[in-house]
Amino acid sequence: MTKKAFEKVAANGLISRRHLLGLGVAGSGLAISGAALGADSQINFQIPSWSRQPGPGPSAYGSRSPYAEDLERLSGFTNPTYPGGGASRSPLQHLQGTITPNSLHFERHHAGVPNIDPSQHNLVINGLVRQPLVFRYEDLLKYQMVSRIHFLECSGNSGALLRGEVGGSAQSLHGLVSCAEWTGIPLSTLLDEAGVLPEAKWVAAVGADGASMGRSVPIAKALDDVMVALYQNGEAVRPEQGYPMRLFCPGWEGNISVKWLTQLKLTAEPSQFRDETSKYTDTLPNRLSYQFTFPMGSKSLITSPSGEMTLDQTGIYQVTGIAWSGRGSIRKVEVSADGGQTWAEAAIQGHQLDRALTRFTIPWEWNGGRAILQSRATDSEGNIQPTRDALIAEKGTLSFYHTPCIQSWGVDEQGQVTNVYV
Ligand SMILES: Nc1nc2c(c(=O)[nH]1)N[C@H]1C(S)=C(S)[C@@H](COP(=O)(O)O)O[C@H]1N2
Ligand SMILES: [Mo]
Repeated sequence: MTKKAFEKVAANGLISRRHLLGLGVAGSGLAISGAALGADSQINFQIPSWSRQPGPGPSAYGSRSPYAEDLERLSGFTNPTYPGGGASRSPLQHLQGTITPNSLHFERHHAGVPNIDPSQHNLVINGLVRQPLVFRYEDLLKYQMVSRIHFLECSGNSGALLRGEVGGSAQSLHGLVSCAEWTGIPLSTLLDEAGVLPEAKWVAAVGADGASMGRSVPIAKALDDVMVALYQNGEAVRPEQGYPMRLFCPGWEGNISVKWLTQLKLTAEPSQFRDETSKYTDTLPNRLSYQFTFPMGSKSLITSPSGEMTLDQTGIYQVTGIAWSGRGSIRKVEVSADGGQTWAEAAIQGHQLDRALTRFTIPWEWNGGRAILQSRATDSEGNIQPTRDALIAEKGTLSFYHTPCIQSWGVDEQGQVTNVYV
């Protein structure tokens, strides 16, 4: 078969989807009819053992295939002086679509996961309200709920790139982002019931974990789209994600979505919690710091091919990845195979929801030479994902929160994919 000349859409092998489809039909048609003829006449078709007997019956709570058990969250080191503290990262390079399975949602805990009996747990609303209220878990289940698909990202995600760390995978460098359908009660419903006084400008949210983690949410956000989430992808929020309830602040840095939520106090000023003073503030090169940096940036990441993978043959690969923005939906994602000299627009696979992961894909022909794969997201507000150099020029390297810069994956002549800096 003569090699088809693909329509190039950018340098170093990025090709047009339409032309690839045309080839796919002809090529696989040949392959299938060839194999089928062979099977009929020569291959002694064996009935596999699992087809010869019934398997186990239905189960109370499903689990994954034992052949898929290598799919795991990646936990960092444990520190004896920080019991329960730490994070685990989603295996982004092995996931498809945009919804993170609950068992693989990333975790970030400041004092471990509390074991909360919902019948003993209350949510208090107090402070600058007409009528302080206490809700039991069963009370909250009686309210009308809303469901929204949103990403959640730790503001420390991808900080390794700013630090210039060597090596790493999509998971180890960027795995502190996940996406789920969150179902819960709009916070405005509960605040309206308590009656917010005009002087209330902030909502102090506190968790029931050993860290008593607290964050201050501006009243405008609290009344806009924040929810008290009770369900995650249809089932009760997992203990790791805040069972029995968490605050969920769409698009904003993960730590403001307080887990194991137990108190909402209306205040005139931010509460200056430990978690919003000693941490989670961005210091600029002139050593002034932003008091708060709430929305997550416009960002994308190629998840395949990605760091620590090896391409085992030349030819066509589907470059795929995820894009998201804390300020809106994803308008477009561009991909480069030559380190950002030339770009082509990727196709969006599935939905382009507001502040949710969006999956992109573009075919790429690896010719066996060197390549540098990059992706660049533009959101619905026109925010374009910056290069690492541009981000460092803007915010320096005194703090490592909010680092949505472009990831470069280098491919060498052996097909090895590594994290590189260009
Ligand atoms: N009560 C409480 N809420 C918390 C935390 C915590 O340690 N305690 N961690 C925060 C941080 S830093 C992040 S990034 C998100 C992580 O949410 P997840 O573990 O569900 O992914 O929860 C936030 N809410
Ligand atoms: Mo975080």
